[in-house]
Amino acid sequence: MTDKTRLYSGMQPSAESLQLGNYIGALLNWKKLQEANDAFFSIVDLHAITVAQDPALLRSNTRRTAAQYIAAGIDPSASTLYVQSHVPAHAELAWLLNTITGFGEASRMTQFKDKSLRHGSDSVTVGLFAYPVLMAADILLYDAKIVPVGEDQRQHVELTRDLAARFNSRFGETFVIPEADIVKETAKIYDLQNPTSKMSKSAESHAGVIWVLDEPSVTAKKIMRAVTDADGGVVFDRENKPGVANLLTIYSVMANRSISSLEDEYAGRGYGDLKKGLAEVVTGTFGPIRERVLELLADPAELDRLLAQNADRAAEVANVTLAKAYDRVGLLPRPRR
Ligand code: AQP
Repeated sequence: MTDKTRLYSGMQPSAESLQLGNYIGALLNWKKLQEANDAFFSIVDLHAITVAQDPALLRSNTRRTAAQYIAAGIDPSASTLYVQSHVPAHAELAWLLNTITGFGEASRMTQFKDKSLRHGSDSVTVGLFAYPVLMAADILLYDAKIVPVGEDQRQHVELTRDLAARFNSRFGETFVIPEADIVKETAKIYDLQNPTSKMSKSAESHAGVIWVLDEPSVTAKKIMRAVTDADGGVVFDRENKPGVANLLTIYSVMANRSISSLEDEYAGRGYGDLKKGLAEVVTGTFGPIRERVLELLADPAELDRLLAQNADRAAEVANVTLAKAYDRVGLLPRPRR
């Protein structure tokens, strides 16, 4: 037992590489938070199968995502880093929570609406609809107090809070009510070709998506081609200059510098110089991560061993919460023989 605050977060293994938004909006924050908290970080493969996917790719992307967590600084001996489907309690608690979730409240989830539009109504499944309920189960199983996520996940954490409070009031105190921890400045990184849309693994075009595992030359090229504006001034103005504001945000976080110091440095020098400077910073960070990922992937048995060990640790906590929830709802305990 530890008296550190419990923290839970996860990412879908929905691509071969994570993108820059996942790195800045999630991983960087996780890395900072893991020291002071008792952190659980999951690779949420059960979420990734809520849209059409390829089984062999999913398997390989799950290992690749785990390797990226570790290479980016998540320490699997200090934090619990595991694959969601290795802990069956996630699916089991999700079922209980489905039974107290209103159809109307689930229908209001904007990510479901966005994804349904993107994937077309023929391929929208009940699984995709119930995605936020599974996410609530993920969080509540670990009595997590803090949930570090990007802005796009705020509504799902709100639903989790509502479900936890509803369950507690109906069946008695069971779940800790969690809070989203959203770093305002970096909550949303935008697509470099479409700087008013979120950068996303499943973007239709990859031209504006920076992949953590891209070759440095490809990353540099994408940054040099980022959409800006005709004005030419390196000034942070989210409304009128979204492209430049996005580049400045990324630069500021990755180089750990203030936006105003960047505005000063690049004043009167134009966007080409700004992009060149940013490309150096991004490739300088992602280059070593990429190398470490390749090393980790070269020894899949060791990676699997680590994941199994961490899943055991996660299951120990999750099974206690699940048993409590089953009991509160009134499910008859299976007799011991
Ligand atoms: N553009 C972004 N800016 C800031 N944070 C972001 N996150 C994702 N994109 C950005 C944060 O990354 C975490 C991982 O999320 P996920 O993989 O579970 O799914 P997502 O939010 O839907 O991310 P993607 O990349 O857009 O994946 P796909 O395309 O597969 O749906 C979350 O904390 C998220 O906020």
